[in-house]
Amino acid sequence: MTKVRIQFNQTDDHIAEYAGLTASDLAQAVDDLRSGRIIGAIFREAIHEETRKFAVSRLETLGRIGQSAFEAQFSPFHWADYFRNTRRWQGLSRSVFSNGKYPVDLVRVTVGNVQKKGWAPLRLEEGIAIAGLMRFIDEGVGLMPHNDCIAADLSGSQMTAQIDAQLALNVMLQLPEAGGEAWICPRFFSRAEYDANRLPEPDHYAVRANALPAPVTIRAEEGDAYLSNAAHIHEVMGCTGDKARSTLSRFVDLADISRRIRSAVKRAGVEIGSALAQVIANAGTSLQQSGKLAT
Ligand SMILES: O=C(O)CCC(=O)C(=O)O
Repeated sequence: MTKVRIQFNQTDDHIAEYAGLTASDLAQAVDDLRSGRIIGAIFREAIHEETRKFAVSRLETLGRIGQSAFEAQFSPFHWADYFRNTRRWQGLSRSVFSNGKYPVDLVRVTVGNVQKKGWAPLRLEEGIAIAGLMRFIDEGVGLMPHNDCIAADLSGSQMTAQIDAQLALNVMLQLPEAGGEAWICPRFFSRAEYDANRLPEPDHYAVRANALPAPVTIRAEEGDAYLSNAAHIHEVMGCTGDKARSTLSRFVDLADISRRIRSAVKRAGVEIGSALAQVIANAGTSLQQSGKLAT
C-alpha cells in the first residue's frame, strides 16, 4: 500500500495523497473519508498519459456522456430515461478508455468488496443510480458552492435512507489554462441550513459562499483523480482559456449494511402484516358469502 501523506500546507487541510489509483489505497481513502479523518484524497497519475489523451480525443468527438440523478429527478420522463440509459452510458464511458483502464471499474470492484466493513454500494428502488458522468466545463463557467446529497434530494426513497456516505470521485482528464480548481469546505449543512442559504435561480442548487468557512483547494493535475465527501460544500472555480475542463465523475454511495438489513426486515414485516390482513379479510368475505358469518 502507498504511504498516505496528509498535507498540512494550508493550515490543516487533511488531504491524503497517493501515487496512482489502486484498490487498497482507494479502500483506505474511503474508510478515512467516511470516518472524517481526511476531507479529500488525491491519487496522482491515476490514469496514464496515453489513456488520458485517448479519452480526451474520444470525448471531443462524442461530447458529454451521461446525466446526473440530480438533473434527472425533476421530471418523471427524465427520471425513467435516466434508469433506461445508465448501462448504455456506462458502456460508452468505458469505450473512451482503452481496455481495462476505465477507473470506474476499479471503484465498483473495490466498493463491492468492502462489504466486510459493513458497507455496500447503494441501489435505488428503480435500479442502479450511478453512471459515470463525463463532461466539459467551458471558459467562464464554474460550479457554485453546493453539496450532493441524494438522500436529501430523494427524501421519499427508503433506499437513500440507508446511505452512510456519499463520496465523489473525479478524474481530471483535461484542465483549463487557468482556474477550474475544486474547493472543499469541510462543513456539513442540514437541509434546513442549506435551503436558508440557497442562491436565487438559476443558481438555486448552490449556497452563498459567505455562509461558509475557508475552503481547502484540491490541487489535482491532468491525469490525477480526487475523492471527496460530496456532502461537504464544494465548488469549481471559473475556467479560463481555450481548453475546456473535462472530467470523469462518479459518485460512490455507500449504504450501511446494518441499516439496510433493518429496513429490509421492516419492509418484510409490513408486507407480512398486510398479506395477513388480506388473508383475514378474504377469509371473512368467503365466510360471509357462504353464510357462515353473521353480517
Ligand atoms: O468537477 C469537479 O471537480 C466537481 C464536480 C462537482 O462538484 C459535482 O459533480 O457536483
